[in-house]
Order: sequence, then C-alpha cells, then structure tokens
Amino acid sequence: PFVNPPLPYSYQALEPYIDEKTMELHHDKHLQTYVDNLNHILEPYPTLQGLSLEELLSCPLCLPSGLQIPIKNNAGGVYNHIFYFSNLTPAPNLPVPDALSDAITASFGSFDAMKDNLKKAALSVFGSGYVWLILDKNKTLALMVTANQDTPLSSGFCPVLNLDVWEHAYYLKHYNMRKNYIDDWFSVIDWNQVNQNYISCIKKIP
Ligand code: MN3
Repeated sequence: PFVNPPLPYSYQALEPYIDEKTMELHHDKHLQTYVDNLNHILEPYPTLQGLSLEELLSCPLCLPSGLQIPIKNNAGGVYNHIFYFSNLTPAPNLPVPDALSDAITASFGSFDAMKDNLKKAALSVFGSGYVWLILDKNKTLALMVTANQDTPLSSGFCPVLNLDVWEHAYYLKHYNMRKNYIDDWFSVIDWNQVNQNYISCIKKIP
C-alpha cells in the first residue's frame, strides 16, 4: 500500500511564512485522506498496487475505465502533495543553482520574470488547483496550471516545482489573500531540491 511519508521538517519549521496548523492539517489530514482513498480504490487490483504514483498517473487511458477518474484524483492528490512538501525548506537556499538558473533565464528572460509569471498564473487559478514549473518535450521550462488534483504527468510533462493554491494550503493564515501566500511560499522554496528535480527531468526526456 501507499504510505504518507513524514514531512522532512517539523510542522512549525516554515513559520512565519506557512503556519504550523496549516502544515499539520495539510499533511496529516488532507494528504492522509488521499493516501487512504487511493489504497482503498486499489485494494481489488493487486497489479495496480505494484505501480508507482508516476506510473499510475502517466497513462490514464491504460487504466480500467471506471478507475481513471478516482485514480487521477487520489493518486494525483498523493503525488502533488508529496511533491509540494518536498520542495519546501525552513532554510531557503539562494542563489538558484546554475543549471536551473540558466534554464529559467533561457525560458523566461530572468528569474524575476519567471516569478512574476508564476504569481500571475497562481492568481488566475479559478477554484482549486496548482501552478507548476514543468519541463516539456523540448527540454524547455514552462508554467502550467492544473485543476483539482490533475498532474502534468498525464500530459507528458515533467514536474520541476508546484504550488498548491487550494484554499486549505493557506486559508488559516492568509485568509482570502492568495497573493500573500504566494509571496510567503517563495520565501521557503528549496531551490537545491528544485534544481535536482530539473536535472532528473532533463535525464528522463530523450
Ligand atoms: Mn493541498
């Protein structure tokens, strides 16, 4: 069965940017529910239980038709949250490592331009969803918005960074001010990890 990995830092580690209660509920309740639901859905399908989250999400049409939406929602919920938590750190590390920094400059013109575009994209999400930095088939970085728990994996893109803009990710501290949450999130990004994600995406794309 799939498990909910512990956070790589304490619940209060991202204070004052992301509050302790939000982190606790987000990890122990929201993510845990997706893990439990996914395990329940896969119970009757031992062969699917052997697949990774990436495999479950990369080919929706390979799945039995009745499972396509439940797996998209719940394996997506597990994958998206583990990825989101793994790219945060209480000890932010700037500057951005060279490999990623060069790719950002090539795609967006500058780091600040990427940041502005990402913020605009995050503010544009209507309802619940995510903003992603992804690598496309030409090994170019781009931004992508997904609804609900959809992932870029199902469209063949490789995830480099994601921002959860569901209200549960920020409402206890930032209320309706998504903009403030986005700014605070930028203060706790683990750019070394994001650079690692970028490098592993480069290796995966033929
Ligand atoms: Mn969430």
